Amino acid sequence: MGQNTRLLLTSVFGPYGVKDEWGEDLGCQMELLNNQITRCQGIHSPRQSYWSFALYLMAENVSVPTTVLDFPRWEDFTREVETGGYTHVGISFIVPNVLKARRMALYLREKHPEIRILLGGYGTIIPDLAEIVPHDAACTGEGVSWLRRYFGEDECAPLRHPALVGPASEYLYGKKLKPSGGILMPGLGCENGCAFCVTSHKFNKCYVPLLRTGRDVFEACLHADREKRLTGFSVMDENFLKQPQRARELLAEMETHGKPYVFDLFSSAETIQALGVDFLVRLGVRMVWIGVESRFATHPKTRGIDLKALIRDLQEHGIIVQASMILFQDHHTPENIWEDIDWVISLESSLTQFMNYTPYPGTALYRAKAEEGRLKPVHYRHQHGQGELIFDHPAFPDPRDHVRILREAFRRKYLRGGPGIVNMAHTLVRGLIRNRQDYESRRRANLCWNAEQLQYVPAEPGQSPAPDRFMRMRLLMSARMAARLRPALLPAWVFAPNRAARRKAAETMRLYRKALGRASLGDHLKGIALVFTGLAEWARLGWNRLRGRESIVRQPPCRITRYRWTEAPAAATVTRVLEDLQRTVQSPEPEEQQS
Ligand code: B12
Ligand code: SF4
Repeated sequence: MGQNTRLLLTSVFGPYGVKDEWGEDLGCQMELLNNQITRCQGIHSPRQSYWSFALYLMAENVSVPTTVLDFPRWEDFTREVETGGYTHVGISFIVPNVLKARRMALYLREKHPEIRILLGGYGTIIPDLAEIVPHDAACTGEGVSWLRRYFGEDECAPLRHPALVGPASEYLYGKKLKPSGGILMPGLGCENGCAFCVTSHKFNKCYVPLLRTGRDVFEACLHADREKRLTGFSVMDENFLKQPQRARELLAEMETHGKPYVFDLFSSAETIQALGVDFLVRLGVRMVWIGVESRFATHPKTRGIDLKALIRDLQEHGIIVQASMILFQDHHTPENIWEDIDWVISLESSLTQFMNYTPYPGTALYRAKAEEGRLKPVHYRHQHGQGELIFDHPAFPDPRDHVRILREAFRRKYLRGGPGIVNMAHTLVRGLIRNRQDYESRRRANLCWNAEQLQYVPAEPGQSPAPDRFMRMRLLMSARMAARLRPALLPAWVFAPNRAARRKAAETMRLYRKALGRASLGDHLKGIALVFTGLAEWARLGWNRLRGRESIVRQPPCRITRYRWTEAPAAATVTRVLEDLQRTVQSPEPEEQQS
């Protein structure tokens, strides 16, 4: 590539979760919890949006001067294009954001026909993409090697994993918090190939590792720890434990270096079952996302597994389970769909996601539905899994039911299981108590960890095992993690939706006293402050509901990060020159927008 090559990597423009010419409202917020998990939980729903991780990974791993433009408003995007002197613009987008990508590409073609447009992300599975979004090249797979190839660089050069804070913004009971929590991207795709799964089919039912060994993962953690003091990580890997050797090595590295990092991850039931709960606790899994999908065990990954027992076991050991279920599968009828929803609720996972069955292009499900002639002409912009079904379901012909049943499922989970925030705190503190007891009983029984067998085994006859220092550090870390949620219990109790939820909040407070002693003055004050901010949030929410809206939509801040720039762009939003390779500019306040 020429000397003047400059790459802009951008997410699609905001606002997000607001219905307009280019985007959708509900189901398309730039949030996980409020959008898909603690939806319908009102002020109890923690609010978090997340940076567009892939952009930073790619920017870190190419050699050309690159800018990452994350969450631009339209003006941010056009200003950056006008002032940055770019030769290439890469747009990352998912299927429902295709019209946003289109608007950006049309602008580039009109104003800067010389700029090469590169597309990437899940939106590239759209079969007729070229007709909708003009572009010069599209990456349908892994982006780092693709970009390196595109720019004539060494595809096999070692991967540098960025030190990334995951959330772009965070609110709890209306109070703005400082985002913490790191991000790891160990790999893409999943070998299991469940028929509906777009993340598996996009990578041809293969796993594409980015961090190949446990040592690579550990070093990515260490780097983030040193750079940004991050010790807890959300792991962007569809089935992290499906590579058990890597997970074992990661644990061994943490033990050797005395670093009890903590992980939130996705994994399928059969892989969790095979590794066992003791291993997960030792590894530091704080939250695991399991696709339970349906009581009728329609997918091989859950067949023959007692999911209720598995989830109970995990949660008793302090691992928060986020169980996800798919609504409107082929076997669902208006009667049994509620049995299925009730079954998922009866699993008593701390968190539950409901999502509508969606045959995305490229999946086996899509092919099957196409062959049966059952795909409906629903525009891609509506294909976000929380709206109208995109295939004909004979038992649910009315699109209003697709939205209504999904919403009622969330509401039922909330009213029966209580707020997710209390469930999470309850699981963490109950597990802390249990894990401490287990630690003590193992010590008394002379048991030690066997990394081969992944279980605690008796020490050699006549020998007493060395103290399990790593587990002691892990328990201290777990106590710290649990303590963070303690102040939220007071507003959870005050604003509880019913008696059962209030009892659960009170019971959780009691467990905290048992595990961590009486709450400090600081925690009391924080709890009281959250009651006041919660009250303001409650009023805001009420006002929105009066105006017919389900929730408050918050916008993440726009952020510009430059890599390998040797000069400041002409009149860009940036005002200071880079000290080293990278600089971050962030707008001071995330805007709040109601929809
Ligand atoms: C984090 C995440 C989010 C975050 C978004 C953060 C953000 N800033 O965009 C939150 C929680 C807010 C979110 C929300 C939603 N999400 Co989401 N999300 C994910 C998740 C779990 C991880 C994405 C990730 O970072 N992966 C790790 C990176 C490294 O991988 P990657 O993004 O695929 O990027 C690689 C390649 O694709 C490629 N690439 C990507 N972009 C580009 C660009 C260029 C130029 C190039 C060359 C290459 C390239 O290179 C990268 C490195 O190899 C994925 C599932 C998954 N495992 O990917 C779902 C996923 C992307 N989300 C999805 C959906 C549907 C949604 C929602 C609509 C909610 C919903 N109903 O589920 C909303 C939409 C929000 C919005 N307004 O856009 C779908 C997309 C389906 C589709 N076919 O488009 C996915 C695949 C989940 C699923 N299985 O259905 N999501
Ligand atoms: S186990 Fe999960 S990630 Fe893997 S194919 Fe099935 S649904 Fe997709």
